[in-house]
Amino acid sequence: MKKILLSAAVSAIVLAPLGASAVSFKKPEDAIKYRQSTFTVMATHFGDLGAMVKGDKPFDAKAAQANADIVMTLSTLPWTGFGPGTEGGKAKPAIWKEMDKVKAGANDLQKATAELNKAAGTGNLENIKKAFAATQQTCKSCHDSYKDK
Ligand code: ASC
Repeated sequence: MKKILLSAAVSAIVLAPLGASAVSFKKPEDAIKYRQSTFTVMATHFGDLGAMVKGDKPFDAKAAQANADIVMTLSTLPWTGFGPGTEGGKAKPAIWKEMDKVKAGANDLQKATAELNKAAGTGNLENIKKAFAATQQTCKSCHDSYKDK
């Protein structure tokens, strides 16, 4: 058990890009719950922004900014929940064999959400639309490789 916790802590440090804090989990299920929860909250706010982008909801620059802030912050979080021995949920086993690619994907997402946040700061829906599409592409590219349907 000690060994598992230690390696989880080490990989959490390796996997925590852009300053997100490394967290230790008592059980693999806790890590799975953590990553799923952070993805869920991120998708909720990304989806709310997406409704404005698609015209399903009136554009509100302040609400768009609030969503973009949350998405940017949340994009730093799930990765610490993919430590060794936490296979399961909707994650394909390939994740644990291709951690360098996963980490690169996490960094791409974080760059994209930082750009999205900047775009939200302009208060211009056209800017937000472009940055939203670029961000969505980074979500999709990892999901295509690593998420079970
Ligand atoms: C979303 C969302 C995702 C991504 C993905 C992109 O709005 O919740 O997980 O976009 O569907 O293909």
